[in-house]
Amino acid sequence: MTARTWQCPGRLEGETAAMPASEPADLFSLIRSRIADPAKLFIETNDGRRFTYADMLALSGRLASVLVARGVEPGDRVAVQVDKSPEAVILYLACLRAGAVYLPLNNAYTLAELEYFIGDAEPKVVVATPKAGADLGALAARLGVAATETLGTAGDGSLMAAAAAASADFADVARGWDDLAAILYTSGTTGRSKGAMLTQRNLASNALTLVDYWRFSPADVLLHALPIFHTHGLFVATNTLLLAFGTMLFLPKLDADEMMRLMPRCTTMMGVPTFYVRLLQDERLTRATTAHMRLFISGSAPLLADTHRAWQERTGHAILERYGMTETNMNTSNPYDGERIAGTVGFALPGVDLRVVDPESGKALGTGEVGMIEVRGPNVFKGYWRMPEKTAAEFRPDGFFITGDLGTVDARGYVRIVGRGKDLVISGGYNVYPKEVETEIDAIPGVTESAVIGVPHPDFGEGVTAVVAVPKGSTLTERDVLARLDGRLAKFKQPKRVFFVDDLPRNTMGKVQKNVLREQHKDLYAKG
Ligand code: MLC
Ligand code: AMP
Repeated sequence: MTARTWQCPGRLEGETAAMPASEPADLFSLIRSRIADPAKLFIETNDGRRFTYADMLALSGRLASVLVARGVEPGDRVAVQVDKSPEAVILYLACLRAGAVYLPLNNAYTLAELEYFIGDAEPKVVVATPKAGADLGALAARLGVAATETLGTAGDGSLMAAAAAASADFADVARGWDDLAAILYTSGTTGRSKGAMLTQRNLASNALTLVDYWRFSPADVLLHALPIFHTHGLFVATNTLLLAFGTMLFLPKLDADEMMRLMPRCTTMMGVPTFYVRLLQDERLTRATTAHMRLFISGSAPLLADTHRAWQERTGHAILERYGMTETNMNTSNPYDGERIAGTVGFALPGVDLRVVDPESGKALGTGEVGMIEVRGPNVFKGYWRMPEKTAAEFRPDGFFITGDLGTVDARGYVRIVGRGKDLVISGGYNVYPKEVETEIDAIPGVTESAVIGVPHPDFGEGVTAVVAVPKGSTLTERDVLARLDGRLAKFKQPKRVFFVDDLPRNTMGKVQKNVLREQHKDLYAKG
């Protein structure tokens, strides 16, 4: 057997191992290598649909055959905007097998938003819900996409019909660790969304690290109620469970009732903070009903220390909070065995270099000093799709990625995120870039200018709020503004409240003082 030097994605940076050529060299080969018993349950939905690992292999083979028949070649993008289902996850795996680049899209995105993503990514195939198939298909055709297929949540849609007639026997397309596995769009503080290019190594290395760090094993059953078009529900949850050879119980969305019903069958759960806030409102959440759970993980947005404490009091479990980004996968995590400290995001993960620097000079800061968090490691993305200047602007010459998050590291190595250097609102775990919302509001006739801010919200963490400057005597109403945004912006980006003012507050440099607006509206969504 020929041996070659191979940078194992799960090893610490710089460490190499001589591996035989037959060892996994891409994410799907790695996933396949973990399947010890194909009869094992991979995913079960809350309405009782079951997919074993053998089912996953057969269906992903069929779907990969269909993609290739539609002209998909290695490196081609496959854009997918569908509702959550096991078939949708299996379609992601089919893309890996076909060597395609998976491009998941939030199902709240409007056609206006999708036009940009499809135009920018130039996918070979678009997959839509049966409901949206006609409209999205027309848009895709206009943008030169070769084929649009549909996929429903009950095994329906044109893609499944084609898969039924296709061969399950698919010869996986070999990929290298530096080849792209996925592109996930993330909005920017200025201008258009950027496609974060994630390689096979980025995804594999992070999932392997998380399996070890969080002690996932084949005995694990994950309660999965997150969406599967973002890093958290797709990569953190799905890739980790696949590499642990575990099982997932799928719910279409956060539903406290259903989650309490299914929890006795599970060992772990991942959620954004809103999950924990909502479950705490359910009286059935007790030490007894969570006794068999071994781990609750939170991320994507700050978990309030109060929520952490309330959860521990009610269940006896200390939520494990971790910190990540679309561009970097997971960077830090509270420990499995050690102290999980509320208000911190734990330690830099093995293989991840993390530093806090002065945002202006880039000079490294000392223990306890607040600065910009920068990270480097096999988890960090390759760059923004077709945006070399934006990519260059967000990396330091020594390879560190500038996260835009402000934080500190204490003497024990715990990282604490204390703010954001980027103008960003995180609502229920979804990022909303004020600039994008302001641009839409400013285009409304009769609006002078606007400022979009996030203020504390008991359910979503932060509530998107607009302050709109209009000329004296204007008759523009909140309802008018919201009506104009409908169909242009996904619902979660739309302000929960709109206020009108004569002028926005500005500092001496003429910059809008969002801190003043945030202070004025800080109790807007307070409980009670
Ligand atoms: C839904 N709505 C939201 C919203 N989600 N509004 C603001 N923020 C949100 N996050 C709106 C809907 O449009 C609707 O409006 C109303 O709220 C209720 O809709 P719903 O469908 O019933 O909402 P619900 O199912 O309760 O969803 C809330 C949620 C969901 C928080 C459970 O948004 C969610 O699952 N968020 C997870 C996001 C996520 O996975 N983020 C990870 C990104 S990856 P109306 O007006 O019609 O009533 C990442 C990296 C990392 O960040 O570190 O992980
Ligand atoms: P996204 O671009 O959707 O991947 O969002 C990434 C951003 O979410 C990060 O840059 C952080 O600002 C934020 N984030 C993720 N996890 C946490 C966390 N545990 N605490 C605070 N912020 C977080």
